[in-house]
Amino acid sequence: MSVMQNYVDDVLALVKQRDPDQPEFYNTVREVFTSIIPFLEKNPQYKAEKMLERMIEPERIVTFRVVWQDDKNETHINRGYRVQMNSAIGPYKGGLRFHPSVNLSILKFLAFEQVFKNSLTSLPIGGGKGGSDFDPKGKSDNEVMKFCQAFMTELYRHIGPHVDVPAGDIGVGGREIGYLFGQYKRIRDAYDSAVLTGKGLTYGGSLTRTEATGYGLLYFVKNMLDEKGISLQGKVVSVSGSGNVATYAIQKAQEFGAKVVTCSDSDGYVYDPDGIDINTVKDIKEGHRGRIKEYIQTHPNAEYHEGCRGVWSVKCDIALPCATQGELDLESAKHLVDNGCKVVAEGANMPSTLDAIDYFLQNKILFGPAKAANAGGVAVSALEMSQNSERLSWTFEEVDNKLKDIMANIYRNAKKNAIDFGDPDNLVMGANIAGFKKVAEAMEAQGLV
Ligand code: NDP
Ligand code: 2IT
Repeated sequence: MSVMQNYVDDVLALVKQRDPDQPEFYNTVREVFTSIIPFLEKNPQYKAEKMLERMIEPERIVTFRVVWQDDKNETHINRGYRVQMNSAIGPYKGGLRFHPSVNLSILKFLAFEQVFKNSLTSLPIGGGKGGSDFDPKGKSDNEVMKFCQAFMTELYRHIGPHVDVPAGDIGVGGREIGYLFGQYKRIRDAYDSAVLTGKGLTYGGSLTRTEATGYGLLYFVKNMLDEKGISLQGKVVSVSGSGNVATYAIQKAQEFGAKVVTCSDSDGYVYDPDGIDINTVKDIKEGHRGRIKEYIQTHPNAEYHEGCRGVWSVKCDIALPCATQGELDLESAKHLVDNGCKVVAEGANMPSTLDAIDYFLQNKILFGPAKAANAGGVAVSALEMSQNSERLSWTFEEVDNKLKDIMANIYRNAKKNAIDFGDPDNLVMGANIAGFKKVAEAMEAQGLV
């Protein structure tokens, strides 16, 4: 076994020993560090400098109590978090997730991914993630507002335009960002626009931010396909999820001439042989926060199936997991490959399990890993920060064109590193090396940090 393989194994053992109850965090560290071994072999100084040991330790974690009252005046206590993972290349940047499953393992995995994703965007943003085990499902607007105000009443002291800039993620969209921003402004008594991104257009938000992750995913897929001389026109695409990322991935895939036949939520999935009607999905999800099974009420040719994993048994050319981590396991990967799927690109963060990723790579599936393929959202968040700094707003086309350039650049950078390190179609390795390089160089230059 090589010296660097040993080094990575030692660091992984350290992660397990320190935090044995953090499987999601362990898995993402394993994915990133095992894939960059060829790079470490050419850069042995990083072992001497203990760069990997530094990177697995968040610069700071805050956890706090969030107390709020529902519409019946019953008191609830939730747990709030912010993981400030790495500020080597800019202020901490990353979303807030409100979902009952939120815990430190999930937030550390998301923050760790975010560090390298943000590095790939080429924009000056460090990595962080936060959120709460609060469940927004079934809550009134007033209850969500009360919760957001209580959450920000503690979070405000840990964030700021030059310190840490949160945004949305699962369960946090435009409505929540609005309430969070209102409370921050009230407490600080200052209009720090760039303290949050994903804001509404009337108070400092950027055009294209809502669409950015889904659109960016399709721009990334287009770059992957262009290089192989394949067109999206007429391709059958399977999408999971029906939230922010899924909605705009479906929309852009359709604009590129593909036929999207599925979408889902945590209860089940819809298969529409005629192609998903995106306006219906928007009416259900953005319109009244309903469940995706309502889709078949207006589309008699479509089928609804309970259970979200079944979505990967549908025959498709391209699969785009856009719901959540771990939603695509080895069994699902085998279904996809058996059914002739040739391309998988991740809109969600770590949707494919490690054995599913290995299976895709072994079977020569064109695989776009999350930190590259879904970086469009955070990239436009960074563009929102730029617009806030210059107190100007750019047009939709201007931001969309920058997003296209950024996604093309991420693809080229990942591809170049995959080629340079001897495995040309392995964008997992390419993206991880490209992302790691910049963070490691910045940390090295800053001394013992
Ligand atoms: P939303 O809250 O808008 O939508 C989440 C979607 O995923 C919903 O359809 C939801 O269904 C489904 N989902 C959530 N949890 C589960 C689960 N445990 N099992 C099955 N389905 C589930 O979130 P986003 O669209 O913003 O986020 C989706 C993914 O994309 C996440 O992994 C997020 O980290 C990632 N991402 C988001 C970015 C952004 O800019 N928003 C940027 C980059 C990545 P239900 O309604 O039933 O919960
Ligand atoms: O996972 C992600 O990249 C996001 N949720 C977006 C983060 C951001 O700061 O826009």
